[in-house]
Amino acid sequence: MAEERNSEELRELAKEYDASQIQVLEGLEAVRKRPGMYIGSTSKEGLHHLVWEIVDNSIDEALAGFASKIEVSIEEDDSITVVDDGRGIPIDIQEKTGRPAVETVFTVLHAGGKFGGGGYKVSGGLHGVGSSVVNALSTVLDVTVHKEGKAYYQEYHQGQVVEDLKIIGDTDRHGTTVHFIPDPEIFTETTVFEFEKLKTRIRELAFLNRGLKISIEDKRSEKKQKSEYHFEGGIVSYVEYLNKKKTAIFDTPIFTEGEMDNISVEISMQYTSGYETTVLSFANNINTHEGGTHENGFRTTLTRVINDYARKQKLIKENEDNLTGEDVREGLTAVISVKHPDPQFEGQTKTKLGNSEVSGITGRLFSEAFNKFLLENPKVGRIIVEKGIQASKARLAAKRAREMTRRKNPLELSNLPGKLADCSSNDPFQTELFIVEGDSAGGSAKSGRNREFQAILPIRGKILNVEKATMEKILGNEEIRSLFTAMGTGFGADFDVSKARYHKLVIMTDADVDGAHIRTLLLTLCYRYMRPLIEAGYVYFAMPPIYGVKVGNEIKEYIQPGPDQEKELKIALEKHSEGKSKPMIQRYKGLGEMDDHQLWETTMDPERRTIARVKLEDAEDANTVFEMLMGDDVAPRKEFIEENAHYATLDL
Ligand code: TTJ
Repeated sequence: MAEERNSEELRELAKEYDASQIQVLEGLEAVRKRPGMYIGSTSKEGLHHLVWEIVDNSIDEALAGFASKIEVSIEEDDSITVVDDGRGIPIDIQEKTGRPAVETVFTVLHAGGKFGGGGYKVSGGLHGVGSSVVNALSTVLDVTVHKEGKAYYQEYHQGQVVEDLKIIGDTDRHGTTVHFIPDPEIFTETTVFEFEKLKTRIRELAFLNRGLKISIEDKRSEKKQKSEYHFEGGIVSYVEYLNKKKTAIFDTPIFTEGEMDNISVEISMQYTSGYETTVLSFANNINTHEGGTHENGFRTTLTRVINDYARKQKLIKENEDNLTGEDVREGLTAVISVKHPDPQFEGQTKTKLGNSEVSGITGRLFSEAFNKFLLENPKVGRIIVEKGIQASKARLAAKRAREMTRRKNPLELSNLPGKLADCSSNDPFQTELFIVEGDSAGGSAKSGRNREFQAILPIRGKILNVEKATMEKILGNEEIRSLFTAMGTGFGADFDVSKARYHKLVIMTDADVDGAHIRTLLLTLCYRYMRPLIEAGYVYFAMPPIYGVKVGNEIKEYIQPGPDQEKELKIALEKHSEGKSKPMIQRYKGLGEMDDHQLWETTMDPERRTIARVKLEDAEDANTVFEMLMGDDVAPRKEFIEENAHYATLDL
């Protein structure tokens, strides 16, 4: 990045920045009193947030064209070091404060160049509260600035200056190094960093900032490892990465970039042979999960360009309908990244870009690039249109399928699947649908349940892997149809979570590897085709016991599968060994081994059971997990299932 500027330009730009530009706004005391107000929480999330507050400053320096390399390390004592090769935070004395600028950066709330305007600043975006907040929340923070031949150093304790900035030696490099130890008085839950969590975001930052070299190293004993990222392709590499396990229908992802009114836009996209749509959008490196104007501009344009092209090529006839947005997005993987000098974040989670001028800019830029692509690649253009037509046919088929699935209504009960043992209540807030693997377990569940509010749908054997099946096959699959009909939610574009006939969909499978596999297949189905149910928190796993501790003929205690199952079993055995007869272990290999009464009391009775709600925390990670589980690669899949067969709470 830095090499893109010549030295004259560098001098020009350096002039614009001097200490007086850094604005002083507020005192630091408030931060330690109410840390949550500044970093969201003091939990694991808040802890990791500290790293991004610091790293964002180095990213800004890279975006300005002055830094090309950022190194993040988790030190042996769980402190963090961030090193960049930028210009170094200014060390000159500020007029207003009489203190070195660097000291102000770390000791005054909201200090930093970011409010002065000029250039994109990722810090100051979604959470950007500044490095002074990190300082306030650290037992120790030290900064070293390498600049103009000297190395400068200053240290702070809980945000307070320990001694004046001093020169600690000569140097021939330039850049900023910040090291901090999060304060355990603040981060009471944990002060242990998660390498994987940092790695995921750092990789994302590398994709989003083409050419940037960024690394993350874990120096803690036993965990020593390092990941370095550098993508010359930027978001093109990101699209390729997202499509790694998929089949692309053309070789190189489309890419376009442009700038207008200081707003820069980059788009990359590629179609795959599958059905899944992944459109990721970012504003100033922040994932805009809720979309916004950049995403809208892209979507609208995609739909328009494809329909115009299809009509021009006579692939859609005059009397036929246009393809919908959803049709043309089937199988699409796209990344949109905009950088805006003053991004407005809206929405519930402040992850929706609001700046209205961005949709037009994005649309114009994309329209030009995509039209050119279609002109130059008519064969691919035809495939894209045909894919959209295919999707539209499936959508209409889904609509027909939906017309066959009805809400519960005494007159239409005959439409419900024959295998469903429905409950008598039709209040979805009270009712539960258990999907049970196998007829015998289904039988026990049917007689053990409370028929007032619990319905049972037995599913036979391994269910269809929707990741590998065509839409026709999915819609034609008996088990899947039963599930959709029973839930009453409709299918595909017509899916309507508000029509759910049950607000609990409980997946009840054996606590063994096969059960885990079936559970995963059902989850994949939910994830791909009933996602709003997961989002609404309606999907659960039942947690049948793995052991029963029996004294005589009576089961005294049940042990649930989990990492501590053996320990818990031992404790239970000891607890029940006081009496005359010795406790016996009953191991449940399947639900079928429990009688109806046992199944009720261990797994179904709301008073006594444990059920785990399925969470959809990070769609992208879940994709990767499912792709690993469901892709062609059998070895990692088997390993994963075996490792996780005991965990009932798969955090999706
Ligand atoms: C500001 O204007 C003059 C030249 O340098 C600019 C600057 O501050 N650059 C900069 C800051 N590079 N890196 C940082 C930085 C790095 C870390 C790790 C932490 C912080 C708070 C800032």
